[in-house]
Amino acid sequence: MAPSLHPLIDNGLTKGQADFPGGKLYCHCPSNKVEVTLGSDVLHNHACGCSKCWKPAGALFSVVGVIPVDKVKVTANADKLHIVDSSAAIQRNACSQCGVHLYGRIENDHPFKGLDFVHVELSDTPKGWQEPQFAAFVSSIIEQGFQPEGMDEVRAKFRSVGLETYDALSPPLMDAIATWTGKRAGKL
Ligand code: GSH
Repeated sequence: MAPSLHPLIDNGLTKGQADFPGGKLYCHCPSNKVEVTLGSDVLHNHACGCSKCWKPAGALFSVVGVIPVDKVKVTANADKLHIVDSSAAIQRNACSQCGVHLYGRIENDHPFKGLDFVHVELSDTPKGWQEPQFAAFVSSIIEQGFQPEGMDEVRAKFRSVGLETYDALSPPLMDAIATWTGKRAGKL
């Protein structure tokens, strides 16, 4: 059986809705759920194979998008949140009971500071959000135990739903990072 990339990808993508207004995200606890209210759609939604982004059970990839920090509010049970790894660039705020990551925030000097990282599948309105645009950090799944011989199949599966695969971020995002770095170094 083909490996599950992610439930939002395995059976084809559901296209998002233009001008989608956002919605609420919830952790997986049966009660006293952490609730995060997003005041807009996400940007650059994508699959991520890195070892740190939260993945649903059985999925090889995370689906994660970014959204301006001022559009993200924790609206219930904030006391259950903790930072998974405070040394990481992205401070992933997770529910300490169910482990779901509600939002990731960048506090240090970084090209993506001002954007939070969120998983739209946690929404109670699953349709309407921007669909994944590409697959990032694909080779990283090998570091987590995926057999390298299966990578052709993984990349082919992404392409079959129309997603390009990269082993870092997409070229426009890598260019944005390099532009920020070049400006900071006085080269641009
Ligand atoms: N191969 C590495 C892994 O799987 O851990 C890739 C790590 C990486 O560079 N991840 C990117 C990043 O920006 C995408 S999430 N990491 C910063 C962070 O995780 O805080």
